[in-house]
Amino acid sequence: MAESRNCALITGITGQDGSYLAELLLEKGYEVHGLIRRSSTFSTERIDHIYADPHESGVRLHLHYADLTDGAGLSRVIREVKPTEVYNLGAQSHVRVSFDQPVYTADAVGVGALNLLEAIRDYQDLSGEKVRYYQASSSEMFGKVAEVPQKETTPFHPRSPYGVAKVYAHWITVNYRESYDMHASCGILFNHESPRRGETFVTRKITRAVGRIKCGLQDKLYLGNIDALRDWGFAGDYVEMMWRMLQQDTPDDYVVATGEMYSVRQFCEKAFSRVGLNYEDYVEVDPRYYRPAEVEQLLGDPAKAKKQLDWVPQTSFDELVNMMVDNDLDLAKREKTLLDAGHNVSIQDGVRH
Ligand code: NDP
Ligand code: GDR
Repeated sequence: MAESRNCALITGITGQDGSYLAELLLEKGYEVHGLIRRSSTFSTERIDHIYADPHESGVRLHLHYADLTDGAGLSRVIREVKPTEVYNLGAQSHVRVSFDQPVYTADAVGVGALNLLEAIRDYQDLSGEKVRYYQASSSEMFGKVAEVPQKETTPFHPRSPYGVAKVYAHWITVNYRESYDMHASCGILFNHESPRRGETFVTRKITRAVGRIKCGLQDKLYLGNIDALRDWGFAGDYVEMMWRMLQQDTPDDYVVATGEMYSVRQFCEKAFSRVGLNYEDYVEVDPRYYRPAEVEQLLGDPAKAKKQLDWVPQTSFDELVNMMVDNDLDLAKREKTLLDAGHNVSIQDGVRH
């Protein structure tokens, strides 16, 4: 283990990965601290099931208000929490949205990582303590792919403001490792999904629609480029890799992927057929979902992670699709029950499942 006291700070704890990682670290006996952002509505649905009243004894999950764009706030939290491990998962993580909000995306994703690294560096210098750092790098950095499959040494050619910001965050992490001898690692993770995936990412958009169409709550599903190819894994499997990277004596960068690639069309085919429907009867292409520059295909080579971190993905593509469809069918059934009973309630997310 990295340290005898295991205390993790997670940015992005309210997101898909942050919630799975918090569960994993609590199971491993860690004290877990998460950053949350102030907004007019609370966004802690994904972690409500593991959050306990801080007045109770033995509570090991703690939340702090902070934002990656606010370096002073990050420094304050790091000094307070004194983490042994920091997982930087916070991001404006939607690729299409990054074309609409490029400057904010660069701030939160790119400069945000730098703010956090600086806060850790200052804390290490002042306290003499060592902190291990995980950076959530992305397959989007490969963009217009230079080789197939992509591995740690494949050159980057990002195709969106998000991808460009992630390249900056990746290289500044490598730079801090080389310049200041920091224990900083980057996980270059390919797409990973789950029933907790945000509803505007394509897999969840599809499985939500499948459930709602099956229950008669929706007629059509409008998508963009359905010939895009992705290497999709299960988020619950991938957070284990983040943790394993920080348990290595030497920090390094790793591709995490399944090594299998499917199209959005194939995802639709499988998801609709799970409930006995033909996707061709419901899916329509709407160019509004096209991106100014598209990443046509991504396929990862996880050989290094398999060898050095002793890892194989546990969940197959079929299992992933079925898990998400089953969850969203259940959600749509509950939504229909409420609507039939006259409640004007829309269940926003199936994250408690
Ligand atoms: P989500 O979009 O589900 O979660 C993003 C999290 O970041 C949320 O908790 C969000 O908070 C938080 N956040 C957003 N902006 C800020 C900010 N300015 N300051 C602090 N926190 C912020 O993402 P995922 O869980 O899917 O992904 C986790 C990380 O991994 C991200 O960095 C993503 O870019 C990266 N990644 C994801 C992959 C995937 O396939 N899922 C693949 C490769 C990399 P709030 O709830 O308040 O919005
Ligand atoms: P991606 O995921 O851009 O790979 O980024 P997303 O699910 O948004 O898109 C995957 C592919 O599907 C195509 N697509 C659509 N996408 C969305 N969102 N909505 C649609 O209607 C639609 N129709 C077709 C896209 O064009 C794309 O080719 C995700 C995020 O989690 C990033 O944060 C992460 O870094 C990468 O995965 C790896």
